[in-house]
Amino acid sequence: MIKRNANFSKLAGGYLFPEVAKRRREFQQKHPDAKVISLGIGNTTEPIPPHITKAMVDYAAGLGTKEGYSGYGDEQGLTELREKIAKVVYGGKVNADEVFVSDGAKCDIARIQILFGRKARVAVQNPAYPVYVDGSVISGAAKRRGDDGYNDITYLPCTAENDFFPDLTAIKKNSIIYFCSPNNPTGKASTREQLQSLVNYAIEKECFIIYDNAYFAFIRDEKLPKTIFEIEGAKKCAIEINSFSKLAGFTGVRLGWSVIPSELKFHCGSSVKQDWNRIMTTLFNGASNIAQAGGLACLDEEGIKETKELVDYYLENAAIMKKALEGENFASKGVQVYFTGDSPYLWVKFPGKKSWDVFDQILEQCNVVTTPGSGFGAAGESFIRFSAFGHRQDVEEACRRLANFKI
Ligand code: PL4
Repeated sequence: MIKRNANFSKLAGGYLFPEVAKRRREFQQKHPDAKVISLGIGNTTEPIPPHITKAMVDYAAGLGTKEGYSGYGDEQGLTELREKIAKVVYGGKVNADEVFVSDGAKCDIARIQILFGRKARVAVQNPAYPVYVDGSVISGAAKRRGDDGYNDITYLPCTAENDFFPDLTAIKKNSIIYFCSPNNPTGKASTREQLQSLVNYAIEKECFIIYDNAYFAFIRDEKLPKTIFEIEGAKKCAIEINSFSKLAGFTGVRLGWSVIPSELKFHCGSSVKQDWNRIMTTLFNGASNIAQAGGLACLDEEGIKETKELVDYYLENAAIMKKALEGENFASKGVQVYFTGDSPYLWVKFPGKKSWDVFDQILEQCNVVTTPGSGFGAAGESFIRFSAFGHRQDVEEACRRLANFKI
């Protein structure tokens, strides 16, 4: 018999989002008439804007013609799209050959682990998007100490007390640092000074930063950097992972990219980009050509206007939710809302409560699904993450119900 990959037994329970979905299903079975509203999983709800949709429709129609048909493309993505991402998103700070188009950020986060092998030392923000930890554990980084030489994961608490930016000195030399900004789940977008200190530390301690920038389009404060490559020295130590999912509602279309700078080198001096190219050409067969046509449209003048309006819609939802969550029934119980206006998530602390208990209470009383903060790590205990992805009328209805929530 084939032996089970022992790493699976090191995972702590099930993956967060299916558990949230399961509890919602169970609740709905018990209360079939309840009109449940989801402010839980960060899933886009609004239609893809017309100019971008048209580009994909036209491309798809072309596939049915002799002239418009295309089969496999380059595994690294369309040259035109790589060039456009380098120019429009990065203002020329990165080169087209450093951009690798993919089927989404989550898929790149999973593949990136292959670059470093199973004994890589890992550091993550706590709380964090669960894929960094679970993906690391599946690929061999142990969660428990003393596991026959595998390296442990260093958890970096990000709390209100430290402005949701970790104490970097806890990070060991030669670590792979997963860093997300604007952050899921805390919503915190790191400042230029904070990111400069992260880059300086990574260079000094010979670490690599895996910078998850999936929510860059939500940054509205012009002082905040929109990419790690605005930070001096970043090309020597950082990889950026990015996505069209939240930029343009491509959560179902599936399109993302990663930037692997040419300057980034392993200890032996060999090129990280060269190995990433090997991974992408060997284990990936290129993003959908229809999705890439949509990606190109997102980055032209009309597309940029449309995506900004789309993101603004969700940010307006977030502002409506903030007002409701700062209502008297919450404030009188010491509930604290963390939201700076640069992300689709509100990070809300219910002092003295367990996250899953509050999740269940909100579901029972308001029929609103949220995400329990503890699912993102121990430092998320007592928090609830509210997602601003939703139709306006659902968000407003959820807020009306939350106004009567009894803690
Ligand atoms: C639910 C920090 C959402 N089933 O769509 P992708 O793959 O380009 O991007 C995924 C992604 C990457 N990086 C960060 C993210 O927050 C996400 C999406 N996260 C959430 O609610 O936290 C969707 C989660 C999905 C999942 O497991 O990713």
